[in-house]
Amino acid sequence: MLENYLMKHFNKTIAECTDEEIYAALLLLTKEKATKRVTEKGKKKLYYISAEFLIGKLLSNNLINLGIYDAIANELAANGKSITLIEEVEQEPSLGNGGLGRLAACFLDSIATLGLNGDGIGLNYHLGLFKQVFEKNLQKETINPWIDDHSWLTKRDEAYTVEFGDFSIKSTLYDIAVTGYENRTNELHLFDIDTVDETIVKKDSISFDKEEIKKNLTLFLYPDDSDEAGNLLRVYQQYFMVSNAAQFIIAEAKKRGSNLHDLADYAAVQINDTHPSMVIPELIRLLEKEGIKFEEAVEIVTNTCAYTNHTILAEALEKWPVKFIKKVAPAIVPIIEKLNDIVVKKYDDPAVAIIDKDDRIHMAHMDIHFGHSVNGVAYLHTEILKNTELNKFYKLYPEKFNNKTNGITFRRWLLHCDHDLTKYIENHIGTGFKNDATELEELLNYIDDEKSLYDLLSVKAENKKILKNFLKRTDGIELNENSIFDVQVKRLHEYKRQQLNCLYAIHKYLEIKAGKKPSTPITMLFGAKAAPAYTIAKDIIHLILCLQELTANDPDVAPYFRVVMVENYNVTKAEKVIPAADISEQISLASKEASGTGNMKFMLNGAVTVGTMDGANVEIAQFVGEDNIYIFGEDSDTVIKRYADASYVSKDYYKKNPVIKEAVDFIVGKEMMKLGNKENLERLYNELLNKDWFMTFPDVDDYFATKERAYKDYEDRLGWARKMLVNIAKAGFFSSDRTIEEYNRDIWKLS
Ligand code: 26Q
Repeated sequence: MLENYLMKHFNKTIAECTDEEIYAALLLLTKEKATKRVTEKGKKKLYYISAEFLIGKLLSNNLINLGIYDAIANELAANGKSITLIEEVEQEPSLGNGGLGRLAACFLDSIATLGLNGDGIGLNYHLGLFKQVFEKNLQKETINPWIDDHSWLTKRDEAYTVEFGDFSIKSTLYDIAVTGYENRTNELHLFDIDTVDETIVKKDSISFDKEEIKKNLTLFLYPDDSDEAGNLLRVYQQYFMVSNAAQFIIAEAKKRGSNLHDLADYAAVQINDTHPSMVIPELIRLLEKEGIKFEEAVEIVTNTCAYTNHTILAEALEKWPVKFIKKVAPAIVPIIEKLNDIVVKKYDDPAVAIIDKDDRIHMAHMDIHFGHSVNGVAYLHTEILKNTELNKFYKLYPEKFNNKTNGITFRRWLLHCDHDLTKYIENHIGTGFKNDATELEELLNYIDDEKSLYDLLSVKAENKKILKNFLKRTDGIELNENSIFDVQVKRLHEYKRQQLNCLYAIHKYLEIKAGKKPSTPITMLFGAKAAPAYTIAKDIIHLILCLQELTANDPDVAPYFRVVMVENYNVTKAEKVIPAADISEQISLASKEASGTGNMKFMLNGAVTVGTMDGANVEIAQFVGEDNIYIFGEDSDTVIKRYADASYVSKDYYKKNPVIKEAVDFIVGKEMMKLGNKENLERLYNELLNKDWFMTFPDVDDYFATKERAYKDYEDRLGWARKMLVNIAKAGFFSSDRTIEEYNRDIWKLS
């Protein structure tokens, strides 16, 4: 197939082509095939608006979804080429940051796979999220240009004008095809402007003139917001995104026959966290322009829009000063004020108003009042929203609140990233699980079959070797493939508690120095980016990197225990790390992680979770049962109470518990000071000792003991393999196909 294509277009055989040329040809071939599957069936269409789409590389995934991966891989191999090396030619799109963006990407895959009429809408950030490099054990940020001649972007003719307060600008639209697994192709629409200028970014940094909106609007995802100009830029980005989205949605709805009074029968808008919330007043504005009265426009938009909450951290809930919106998008200010009037007249509680006494607009409040659905992303998260964080709103609108436990696409997180495990599953239960993930449960028939269990261990061992070779090449890291791979990869945030894992690493290091060697060597693997202005998060990275250096260079310790941190953790690295993991660290402070989706990816790839009763861990624990997961730590009720009565004093734990004291003191001890910076290490030490806002100390004893138990259980290889098998078998619920079916059944109602 490929050879014919190459001959026709380039007059070359496979063997004559470079990997770059083959990649370019596969890109064209895939785009052609994907386009043939674009269908506009169905009257109603979903628009999933999101500031992030963390889609990962697309070549292999598209080949799988188009059903031609094996054929192409075999044809390449027969001609002396490797699909793996050709995949490396592709740049990973830098359009996302973490869980929320990756969820959006998984959802697009499932929407297309289920044959639903639904597209994504976002921004085409030229430099996206920064690239992380490590220098002197510190995180440095550099630019991450990802758009080259061979990108998946296709320029479209559609163009809209977006009117800001001080100027107006013409948008351009780029599309990326979203191929469903053996089904239709949808689109990811990314809006952009022609005047963006990458040269305004200062060399070797991510700093630039924040006031030159025409040059910087679509440069970065989450530009630095530590000053007013940075905040304004974010508002410009958000309004640009939703104004384009609203114009696009209305134009498409009209084309499909809507008279706009019936817009809700033609369009469903899902607002992914509050970044796209201004789509509500913007749609109202446009409907009024089309001659629809305000009251009716409000009703139409309410019936069209639905909001997903992804966080319970108060500081992440967006509140924009009215004066910012007045500057950026003055046309929607009177609309927001009228919406606020409606709320204030109806309910005399200032806590549920849209505009507060300090003249700040609470984006989530607008979404809840003027959307028809509010959903959390895991059972526990939704319960906390209903009973605590958003309780006042829940009392007003109980019918709007619903849970949609997150999911992941098995095409990328199993079929694409773990070929050997996929084959293993096929050999045992056939291929039905690819369309119905719950069929994975049939694997439980092999729970006592020793050969199957040993084969599963071999798959894991092979994946560990693949990761070892990969990290040697990309990061210059030497892994011991015979060690336990204990992995924590996710954005760096204090609530995710990488610092708790570090305290364990210090404890283990000291234990080994004191002569107590682990019977199986341990590798603690980290991967995490910290937001550039998040000081303590960067201090934690500093600590991890110092521990990496310490353990690597100490001959008493290195053979038994290593701390390792991969640089610039992204989807491509996740695809290698996750299949190789033995232990999945999901140790957020109970009540703080809305769901987590990494936890699901690890489970599906046969890693066993060490985790708190938080987010979707709660549901994972229910599915696999207590023998197949390591749960530790205080539960969410206890934590919520502790915050409420402000009773937690970290220093008390430090004084009482010598294990805690020893590990915490080590951070500023002489070994660390030799490797790291006094300033960073002391700041982190003081933070833990005097604040420890995310309550690591109360969980230390249980966490350390639980990890020891997991390491010990690992030695019983057959027993461990059983745990692995149960985790894989029970992962079916966490397919994003299931999640999307629920969204569609309860919220979107597409046919
Ligand atoms: C808010 C205000 C100002 C500036 C930035 C932000 C901001 C930016 C990004 C707030 C939130 C985010 C991203 C949140 C996120 O990724 N949340 C994760 O969403 C996942 C998918 O639902 C969940 O699994 C994770 O638990 C949740 O942390």
